[in-house]
Amino acid sequence: MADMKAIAEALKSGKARDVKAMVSAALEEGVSASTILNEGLVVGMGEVGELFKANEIYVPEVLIAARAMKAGMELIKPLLAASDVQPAGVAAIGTVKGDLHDIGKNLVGMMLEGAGFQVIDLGIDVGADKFIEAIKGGAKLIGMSTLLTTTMPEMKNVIEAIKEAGLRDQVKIIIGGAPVTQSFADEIGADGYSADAASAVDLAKALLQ
Ligand code: B1M
Repeated sequence: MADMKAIAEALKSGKARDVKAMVSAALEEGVSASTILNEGLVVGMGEVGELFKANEIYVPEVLIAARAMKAGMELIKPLLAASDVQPAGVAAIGTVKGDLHDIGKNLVGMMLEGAGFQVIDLGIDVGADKFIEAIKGGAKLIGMSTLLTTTMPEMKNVIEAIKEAGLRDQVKIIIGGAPVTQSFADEIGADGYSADAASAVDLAKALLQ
């Protein structure tokens, strides 16, 4: 019988092939895509997030686990779309204009996906216009990342542009990246800051509740 715990465990260990095989077998047994997502993949990725936060595992292990998550997601994504399962929320994430670093941003995206969010990855060097377009397209959460002190002011510019477009009350905005702090988030009017990808998920969930 399909074992959701085993899927979570294989994901935690980054065994993409095993995850794929187990998800496939579970689907054949008639387990629903949402059960596999919520009781298998999301549980596994949640545990990965906790271990990462506690410094018990590091970036490479998270990336390998995320790859395993993706292998499972590929099989169930079309079924989720067909069954109209509501995502935890729609999040648009990007590294701000002038900044090309994307490893942290990608981790945040993977973790959000792992928690059941629909993630629109706007990429790197993202200006205010693209974030605004994403809000108009239905994003309820904007996540901005930057690694450079020189591009931190761009986060403020994006928030100001969102305000000017009259969209500020339709969206929650979170920021992160090595030079960013909670006091900077407060100063520029973001809804929150998190120091790592796993906490970004907790924050996103809390803000969209
Ligand atoms: Co660059 N770089 N880099 N770099 N680079 C740094 C950031 C730097 C600190 C290195 C240094 O000098 N010690 C320095 C910035 C100094 C400063 O501004 N104070 C720097 C510099 C100067 C530069 C260039 C200007 C170098 C040059 O060309 N002269 C140039 C800039 C190019 C540009 O962006 N316009 C540059 C280029 C590059 C590479 C292309 C070579 C490469 C990037 C590859 C890539 O991203 N695809 C690179 C790298 C790899 C680094 C370091 C070594 C590592 C960054 C990283 O990926 N960390 C970095 C030094 C360092 O940090 N030790 C450095 C791992 C990643 C998982 O962590 O991104 O912090 P991080 O993400 C964390 C958290 O911050 C948080 O969660 C993640 C994990 O839990 N988080 C969020 C991140 N985003 C979040 C968003 C959230 C919430 C949490 O909500 C939305």
